[in-house]
Amino acid sequence: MAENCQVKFTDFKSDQSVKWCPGCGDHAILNSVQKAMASLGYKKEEVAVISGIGCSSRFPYYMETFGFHTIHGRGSAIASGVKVANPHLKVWQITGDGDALAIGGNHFIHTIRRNIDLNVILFNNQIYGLTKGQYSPTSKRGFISKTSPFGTVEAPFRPGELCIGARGQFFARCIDKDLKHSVVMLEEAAKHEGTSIVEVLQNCVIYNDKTHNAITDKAHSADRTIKLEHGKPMIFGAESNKGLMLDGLELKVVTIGENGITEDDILVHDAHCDDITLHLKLADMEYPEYPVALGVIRSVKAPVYDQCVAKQLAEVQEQSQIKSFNDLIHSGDVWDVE
Ligand SMILES: Cc1ncc(C[n+]2csc(CCOP(=O)(O)OP(=O)(O)O)c2C)c(N)n1
Ligand code: SF4
Ligand SMILES: [Mg+2]
Repeated sequence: MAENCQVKFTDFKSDQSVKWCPGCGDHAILNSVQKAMASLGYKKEEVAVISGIGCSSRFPYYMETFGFHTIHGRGSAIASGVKVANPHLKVWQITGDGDALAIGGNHFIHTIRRNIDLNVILFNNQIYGLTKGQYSPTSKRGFISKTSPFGTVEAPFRPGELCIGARGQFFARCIDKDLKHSVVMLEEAAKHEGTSIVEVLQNCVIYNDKTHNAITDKAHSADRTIKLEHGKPMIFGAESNKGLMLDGLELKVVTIGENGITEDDILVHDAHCDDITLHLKLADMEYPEYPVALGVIRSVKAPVYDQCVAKQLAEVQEQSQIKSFNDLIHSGDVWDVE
């Protein structure tokens, strides 16, 4: 991660005072994004940061780039328009679990299906933060909140499953406070052509504090998460002695050195595999049965919507008799307006 010497991460800091609560995970994500953009050598004038509504969606104010704080659940629509109208812009969409998966759910899945070249950061704090603590589509079953005083009775979305189910070609997951890993994930997302979804497990210190703690807590995270890397064996654990194998159609956690299992028996991660079967299983792993998968779970090349539109436009223009506006309107033309 060599930071481009011409660009500093502070170049991406705006003059606005940051209004998130002290201790909110959003601060760390802001730092990671600014660091990733500097490391990628971005020029601030070639970046547009587009959001919906939510605490997370205040993000564009804090970025010294182009930006648009739009309306709830509609960040995808605006970001898609921006990218298609100006494919040279690097378009980053900021969204929360409510913004993306509740009111914006339809837009979210169709953006992914179209594979528009957007980098989407999904801040998953499993709560509506801005509106003071209502349960969201990712809140755990049984979660008690102002809108579920006796606990929710519904199954939460798993964003990775939803993304891959919507024919998503890039999905990665990271933890807000792990800046080093988050920066790498954001860089990977930026390099991927097409819609890239990065789910960040984010802590809302006010309305859902410690919701991810079982896996993000330093004392346990090595045993309860696995950092997947393309081409590397799926090994994890504080002693690096646990791994994942296939048992029939299911993933199984095994201990290397027990029951004759060696490192050679452990699955090797192939993020570029077109088949979604294993990616879905990895994205769906939940603690305590499994370690939660971090890293790039899926990264597959596929036709990119905005590139296809640009190509189609050029082809249609090439074949058309009408080459410019002047071919449509000639001096002396008389137009009937009824
Ligand atoms: C059309 C519309 N409906 C509802 C709202 C109220 N509202 C604003 S933000 C929000 C949820 C935000 O939750 P999330 O996207 O998870 O963001 P967070 O605040 O947690 O970062 C809601 C319901 C709104 N602003 N507009
Ligand atoms: S309410 Fe939660 S998500 Fe919103 S700024 Fe405060 S800590 Fe962050
Ligand atoms: Mg939220």
